[in-house]
Amino acid sequence: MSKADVMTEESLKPGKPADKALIRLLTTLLCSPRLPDELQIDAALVNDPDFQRLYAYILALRELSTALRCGDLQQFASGKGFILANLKALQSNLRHLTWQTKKVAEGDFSQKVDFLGDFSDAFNEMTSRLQDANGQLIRLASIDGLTQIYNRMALDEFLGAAFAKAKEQAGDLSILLVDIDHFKEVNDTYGHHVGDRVLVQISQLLKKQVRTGDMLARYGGEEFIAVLPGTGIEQAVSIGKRVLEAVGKKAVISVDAERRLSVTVSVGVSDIRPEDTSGEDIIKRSDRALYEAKNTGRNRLCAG
Ligand code: GH3
Ligand code: MG
Ligand code: MG
Repeated sequence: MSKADVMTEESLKPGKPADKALIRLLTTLLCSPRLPDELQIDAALVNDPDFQRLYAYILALRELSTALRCGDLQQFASGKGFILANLKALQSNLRHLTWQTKKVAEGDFSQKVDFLGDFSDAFNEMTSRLQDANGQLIRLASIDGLTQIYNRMALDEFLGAAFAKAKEQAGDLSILLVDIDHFKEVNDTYGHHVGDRVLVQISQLLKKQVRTGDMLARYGGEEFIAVLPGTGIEQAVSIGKRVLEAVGKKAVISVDAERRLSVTVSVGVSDIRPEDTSGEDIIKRSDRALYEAKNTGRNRLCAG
């Protein structure tokens, strides 16, 4: 059975033979890039409801395929039928792809495409690379370059969330402020590069004292903060004492073959109070307690 037979069998009334003129007309409708202003259609066909349906169907195909080719995804096409349904499915998939691309532009790199063969692979590789690169950027933006612990920006974010949660659940929240004693002297005596090594070592020691769920950050030059969610003042004081002990035992740095240097830290501790309006209030009290620890001899902990 030829293609022409199929066309006439489905489109025309049974028993009505397709003639050359009809085949030419259908070929023009389906294949010509532009339709003549006035189509020559046999008068009997013009009034034939089956022909009218076929004619409208082919025009809908022409319009939808032209719109797709031009990137217009809003073209409405009524009717069903195999080819039209395929084009409509493609149109709907491309609309979804547009939505997905907007999501990617907004930073949602979890988007995946599965209907466009090689394009899907390329798109999915792009989003997964963006996801990796974004993860790395977030890490870089929140980690202190020297000590590899969290920086001030990450601290603000973490403390904001921890404070809100503690307020909401009437839970505990404590803060340790840790400052290296006479650090300026270390720099002045041994040089900045040794000072940097001290900062790295102290942050590693502190890291071992905080628990999963706590957060350790470099607050400023030689100051560190540990945010301890769900921790009351007594427990925070005992963690602070452990910090003093660990630093006292282990903060020894070899300057060179002959010289060794040991450092101490002072610690200020405070916990959340009902009148606090932000984590900054706890930091301020910890800072006052730290000031007291400095003024009363250093290498000690004070609570405020
Ligand atoms: P105190 O016991 O009262 O805390 O005295 P301190 O000397 O530790 O405190 P001070 O604030 O006088 O000095 C802090 C020094 O820390 C001064 C600054 O140059 C140094 N510092 C800040 N950031 C860095 C850094 O990244 N590397 C090094 N090596 N030094 C730093
Ligand atoms: Mg300081
Ligand atoms: Mg200091």
